[in-house]
Amino acid sequence: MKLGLGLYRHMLTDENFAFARQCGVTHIVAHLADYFAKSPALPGQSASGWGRAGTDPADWRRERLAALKTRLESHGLILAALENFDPAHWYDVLLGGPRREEQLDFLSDVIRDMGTVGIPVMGYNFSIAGVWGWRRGPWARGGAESVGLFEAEATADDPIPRGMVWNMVYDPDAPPGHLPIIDEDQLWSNFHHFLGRLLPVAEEAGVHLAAHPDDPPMPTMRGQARLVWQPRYYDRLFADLPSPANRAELCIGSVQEMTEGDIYDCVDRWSRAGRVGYVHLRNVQGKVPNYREVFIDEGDVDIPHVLAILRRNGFDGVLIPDHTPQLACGAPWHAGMAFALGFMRAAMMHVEREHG
Ligand SMILES: [Mn+2]
Repeated sequence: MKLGLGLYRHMLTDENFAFARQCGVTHIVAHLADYFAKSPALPGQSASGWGRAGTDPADWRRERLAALKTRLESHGLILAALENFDPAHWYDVLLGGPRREEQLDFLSDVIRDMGTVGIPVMGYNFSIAGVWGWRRGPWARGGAESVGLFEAEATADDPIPRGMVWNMVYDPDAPPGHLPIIDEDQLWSNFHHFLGRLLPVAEEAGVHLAAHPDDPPMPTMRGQARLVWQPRYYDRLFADLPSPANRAELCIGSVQEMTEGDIYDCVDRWSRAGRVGYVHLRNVQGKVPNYREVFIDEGDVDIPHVLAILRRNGFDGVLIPDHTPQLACGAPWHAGMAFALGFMRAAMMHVEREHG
């Protein structure tokens, strides 16, 4: 198992690469979409979203991907995955809109280029509403700032303005009004169309496509259906499209927040079946519709037990800390990550010693 760190686009800097190496990280998961341009602080809910989508398509093609990989390698780091498409590059893939085929052509080119450059995993979140409904507050140990979902105050039904998916504006000139509602059948149909086109490309390119579950895992959010909001929907996703390139961006926190199933059974079943692309590791107290994100060592999940199951089943991929509570100091994000990475490194060393 490999220790990784996810870095947002604006954080792909030499200083952060050095920080990662110093924490014992060997693998980087890079975000190229620009949703946290101002700071890596955890987002709360905001009607205006996270800003404007639309990074330069050339950033996603061979030359610049190879340049990023080379920069990481100069710091002794391996580029393990890209995480999340830019909403501007695939909104009609999600919505089943008129530009879908043209957008799928672009995504196919990106996957082919990732294969050529040697980036083995593309993580994605097939979601229209995206992350929504959280509130920031002092929810973790000692009042550390984190996010939570609280049923009594949720804005889960606020409709999505036209021109927005995944909390980002892809068309600032969209007419007033709201996105049409996409129900579960239509969402799965759009999803099948997406993976049906991309999986053969990914297989040929030697790239795995890794699906993140819904965060938060509610059946609908802002009126829009969700894809993977109970463990059985991951089972369906793998059964419907059995290609070995079809994987999970397995978010332990999001699966734990689901109301059905057992996190340890889930990790066992999916890792035994070779379905884990890479792992998001974080801890949580509670389940939807009421939970709080907490430090990696204080939640409902026994993280070392999760690692032991992955190890037993031969998982040899990358684990990254997911969002963490922010520590009270001058570098709240970095301190939160360093704490999670140190815990993970110790737990991984222990599990490897115990299980050989
Ligand atoms: Mn996650």
